[in-house]
Amino acid sequence: MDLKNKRVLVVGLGKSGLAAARFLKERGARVTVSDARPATLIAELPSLVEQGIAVEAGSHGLLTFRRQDLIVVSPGVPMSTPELRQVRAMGVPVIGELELGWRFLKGNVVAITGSNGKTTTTTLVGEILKAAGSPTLVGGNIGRPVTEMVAESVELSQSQSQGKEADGSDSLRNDKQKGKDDSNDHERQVWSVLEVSSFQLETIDSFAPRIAAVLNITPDHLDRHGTFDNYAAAKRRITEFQTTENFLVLNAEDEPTKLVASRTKAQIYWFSAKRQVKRGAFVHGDGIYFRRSEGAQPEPILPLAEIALAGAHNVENVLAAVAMAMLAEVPAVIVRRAVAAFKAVEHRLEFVRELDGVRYFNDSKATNVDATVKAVESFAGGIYLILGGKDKDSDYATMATLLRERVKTVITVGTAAEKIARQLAGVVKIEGADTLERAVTWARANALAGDTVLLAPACASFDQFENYEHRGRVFKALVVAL
Ligand code: UMA
Repeated sequence: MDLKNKRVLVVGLGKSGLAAARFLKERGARVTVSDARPATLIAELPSLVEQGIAVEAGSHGLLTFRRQDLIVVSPGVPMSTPELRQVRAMGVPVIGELELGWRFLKGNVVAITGSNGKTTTTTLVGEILKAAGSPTLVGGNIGRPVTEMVAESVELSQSQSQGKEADGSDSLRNDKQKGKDDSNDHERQVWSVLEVSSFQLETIDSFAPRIAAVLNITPDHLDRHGTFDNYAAAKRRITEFQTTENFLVLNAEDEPTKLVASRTKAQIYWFSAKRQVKRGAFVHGDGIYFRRSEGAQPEPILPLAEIALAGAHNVENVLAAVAMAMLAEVPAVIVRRAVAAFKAVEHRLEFVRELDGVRYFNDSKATNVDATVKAVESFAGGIYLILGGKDKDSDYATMATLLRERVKTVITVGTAAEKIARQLAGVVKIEGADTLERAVTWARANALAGDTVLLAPACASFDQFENYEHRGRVFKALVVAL
């Protein structure tokens, strides 16, 4: 793709837009960016102008959009934006930042989507590939724009091929020898492991990962996609351009995910925590197995007891990661070691410490009721659950049955405290603490050996914190200080 002297508009100037604008400029494009925010709120504006990038701020202008050879959109910008709709109808090509980065990325790509578990699974696959000695980059929706990964993927690929030339391994060995020396070859492959969202998948038009996975599809982002069907259709696009050379890993226990199987040319591998699958990763007895082809003997990968991540949903994430790692030809013994060593991604059911037999978990990322339900389901009972923060019009009463069964006391914090107490009155014991500090102190004074103190607040954090990461860090510091 030649970008030299092309007029390219980048829409949205968050992380993705900034990375894309710089990427395009470095490749000789004539770049304009357009962001709906007023200029005074765009801190990077002076540095962009200094780099020769034109900036349109405050609103999107149709004229700016019409003048382009290519438009690159940020994930947060919907395709229903009127200016985009109009110029697309006129034939101006519109792609997303993921598509742009993908076209330049070197090496193999693994892409993971799903409504829940994306970040944990993406991080775990990255860790396994690193443990196998492969130069590995991790990015995408997880927080690193793909256009920002390109230069590193090119450098790593170049140094890998120089390494091959230097030791003559590629030219001297005949094909048969090469086949035998698989593990060595594996170490030399560069991998990019990408978490991809439904937003990013809406704007691809050639993105074809070597290995793709759909973990699950449950209602999310309906404000953007309109209907569940539209949302599921966006997720399905992960396989749209895959070929018969590629692999698609799907959850055999999730109906909307199973439907993706009928839409692919890729080789399908399944994962299931409930039953054996024809090809893929599954739980059998106390262990995880991988079956490479139909009718083949399953290969034992690791005992379930070695998984350090808490929660039944994490067994599914591990299964998906095992399938992807095995398809990337990582030796089973390395997969086992890397899975066992993988604790948790920060703020996602992250174990903080055990004190006098009480275990403390930080799930600050549980910013909605569904995520809190998953967190609570991860423990059999004896839970002191910290709930609250900024309410998002949620219905906390939907958790009543589960909380009655497993939670000893709900400790409320933040501005949603009163609503939570009202909706859960009579269901479970409620203690109003207002701040995290008081919540942790109260839990410490009341929890007994064998109990669990869980921050899984079902609310946004913005009433008392900068973001969920800040909230999680404050919680951990309080727990560590006990
Ligand atoms: N903007 C416009 N016009 C619009 C809409 C937005 O100009 O119509 C501007 C905003 O004023 C703002 C910018 O666009 O300046 C924001 O762009 P963005 O929302 O695409 O955000 P980025 O900072 O580029 O972050 C994006 C992803 N955000 C979203 O998908 C909403 C990040 O995922 C991702 O980490 C990052 O790219 C790097 O790839 C975040 C996310 O919440 C974590 N994702 C959703 C999720 O996981 O549920 C999908």
